[in-house]
Amino acid sequence: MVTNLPAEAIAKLNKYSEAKTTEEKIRALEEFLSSVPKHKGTEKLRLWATRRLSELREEVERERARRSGGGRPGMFVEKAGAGQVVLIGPTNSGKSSIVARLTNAKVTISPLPYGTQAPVPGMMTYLDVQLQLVDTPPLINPDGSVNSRVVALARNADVIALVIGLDSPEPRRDLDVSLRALEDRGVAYSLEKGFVRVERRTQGGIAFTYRGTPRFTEEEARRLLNSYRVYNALVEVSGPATLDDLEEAIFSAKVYKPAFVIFNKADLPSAESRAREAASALPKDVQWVLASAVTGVGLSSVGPVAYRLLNIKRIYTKKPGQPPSPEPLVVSADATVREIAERISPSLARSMKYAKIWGRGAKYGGQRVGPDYVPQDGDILEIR
Ligand SMILES: Nc1nc2c(ncn2[C@@H]2O[C@H](COP(=O)(O)OP(=O)(O)OP(=O)(O)O)[C@@H](O)[C@H]2O)c(=O)[nH]1
Ligand SMILES: [Mg+2]
Repeated sequence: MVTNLPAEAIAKLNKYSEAKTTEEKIRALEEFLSSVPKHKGTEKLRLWATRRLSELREEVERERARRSGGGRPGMFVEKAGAGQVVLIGPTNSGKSSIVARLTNAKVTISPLPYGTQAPVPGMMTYLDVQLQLVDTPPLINPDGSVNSRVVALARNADVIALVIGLDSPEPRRDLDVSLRALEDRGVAYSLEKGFVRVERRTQGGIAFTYRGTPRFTEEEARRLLNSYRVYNALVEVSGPATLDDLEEAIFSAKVYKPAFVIFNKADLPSAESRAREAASALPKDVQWVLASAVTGVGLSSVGPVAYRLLNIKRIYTKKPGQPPSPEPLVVSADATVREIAERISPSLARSMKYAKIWGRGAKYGGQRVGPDYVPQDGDILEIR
């Protein structure tokens, strides 16, 4: 890509990035599209802007319909619990059956295709936290096109569970089509091929972190960022990312969502070998499980796999001389003692001197640790 946009178009993109309301975003994107020159170099960017614009317009439509009480059933699902896992996939793969097995949600299960019309959330307990599973309508429409509202749900989720039915004549093809639907619409499900995240900041210049080796130098990256008037940002590079990946990251055209695959209907003959064959094309960082919503086999993997992909941990806080809280505080897996204190109260974070820790993250029970210490999942923390 690397587009060399005119200053006016860049200004509009920045206006979009800074916009607070959906209406402001729509206006900025419309202005951007009318100011961007039409040539090969801007093609990807224009495609992204056009798609984003129609998503935003749909959002406004839905909001209007919701307010007037009528309209189609809502597609947005408010998050609940420690993380939202959205089950997506072709029709009849067994998404509703799995959600029915793992939660108390009232879903529609049907032997006929296109049984589910609207997303339905349900809660499941894993360890001692609640995970939200969301059943969705089929990802692929009857005419073979992609249901963009399902992609929007996946984009908003914390984790994607792609459900593929092993009764399909071609599970491998179903998998490819579904993954391409995500990729083409700016949802990256693997970091292996390269991904960049840009977090804009107000000061501090441009800093880089690496999980992999990019195909660009910091000098080239700085030049590109500066051409978009980005002078302060944290740039997180994963895998063999290119300048194109960086450019997409600058205007958040692409998001990364951790994903796993559930090959469902393991009760059918030669299910395992068919799953293996289909899975051979998956990137190594995309795990898969073999399950059956009918017999229940394999479904016990859904909780642990989703939990790991959520990248969270449970911390039990306690006050001096008192037992730990029965319910954990759920925080990001890399959260420090200070960040955990911050979650409890900003004043605690300011006044804290040290913490005592018990559990896997402690060398011995009651070990004294500083504010920058990173506790482990399940640890007990007494902040002093
Ligand atoms: N043999 C077998 N059949 C299953 C399994 N899971 C679901 N089914 C059947 O497959 C059909 C489709 O199941 P649903 O759960 O409605 O599939 P879905 O993915 O929600 O379908 P849509 O809502 O159309 O996208 C139903 O007849 C289910 O009974 C399974 O593990 N094994
Ligand atoms: Mg369904």
